[in-house]
Amino acid sequence: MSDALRRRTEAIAMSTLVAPAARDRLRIAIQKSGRLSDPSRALLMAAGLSWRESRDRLFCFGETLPIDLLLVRDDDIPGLLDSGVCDLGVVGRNVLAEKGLTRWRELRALGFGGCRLAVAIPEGDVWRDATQLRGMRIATSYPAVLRTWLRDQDIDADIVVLSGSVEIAPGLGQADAICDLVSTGATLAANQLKPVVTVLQSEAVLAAPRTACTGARGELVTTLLQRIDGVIRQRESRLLLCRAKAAALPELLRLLVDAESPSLMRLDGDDGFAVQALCRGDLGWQRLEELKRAGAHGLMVLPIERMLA
Ligand code: PRT
Ligand code: ZN
Repeated sequence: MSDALRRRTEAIAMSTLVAPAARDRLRIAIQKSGRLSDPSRALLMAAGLSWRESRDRLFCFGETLPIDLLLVRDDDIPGLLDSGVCDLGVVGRNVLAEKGLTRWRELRALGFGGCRLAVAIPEGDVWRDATQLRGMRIATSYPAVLRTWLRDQDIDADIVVLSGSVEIAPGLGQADAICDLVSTGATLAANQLKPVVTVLQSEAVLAAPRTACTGARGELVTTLLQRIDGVIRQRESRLLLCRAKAAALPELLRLLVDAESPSLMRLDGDDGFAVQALCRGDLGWQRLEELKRAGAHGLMVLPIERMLA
């Protein structure tokens, strides 16, 4: 944690006039500005939280629930959990992994910020398997994760630690390969590199210290997790409505494998059924056409506003 951040977080901790353990408000660290900041806020807002933001945009005071936000650099989040300044953090699994994954609990994978930490080599090089990394110089900002992975693969290689712009290291002759985060792969391609093996799959996670919160904060964590689960399910779910003759139902139900126990309601006056199914998977045009071919008609896909299990 930087000195400036330490001073500011200590000021925040002091301003509540209570020791971290005695706080009854929950505090969540999220990224202040970067890839995870908007989706983190959007998730918490969808979970019904709202805030008043401090002038320095470092602290957000929770209004609908006693849950406050601390807006920081993502690399500082593990330390804020360790020190007890924050109870929860939204951070990439890659950041936790680099600082020692087992020190925190991953309460939920949040479904955004998806990427992978991958080894990449020059486009022109032939890739057989990981053993060819033996003796190579591999540039990375993730030395701890890479070291563990290399050890597990029984590979001895030189790790060149860089804090940024890792992808230019082979071009500059600093390294033979790199190990960096990849999402679309465009950055690697622009530097004539190709990903060859994944070291870690990552996404944003809700992390907590090993010791769980108790009392009022423990209850807030339970409430928040329940709401986050609802938001995640709601985001990936759609309600499918349609009608079908009785004879078409077996095939339709077979096609609706991702639906949670579809409801069938007999329609008055014919042998038709109304079908209602909460689906997790894709419900695009192709799938609707497939269902129509199987005998469904009057197909409708509706978004879900809110879910609570
Ligand atoms: O200022 P602060 O320290 O908070 O932010 P930061 O610059 O360290 O992090 P930021 O905002 O770039 O990323 C935050 C988190 O987003 C990361 O820790 C990952 O968990 C996640 N994430 C998801 C990514 C990417 N995708 C990603 N593509 N983080 C970085 N990248 C970089 C990657 O390092 C490479 O340079 O984007 C480039 C590759 O992208 P593609 O699409 O060209 O493959
Ligand atoms: Zn960072």
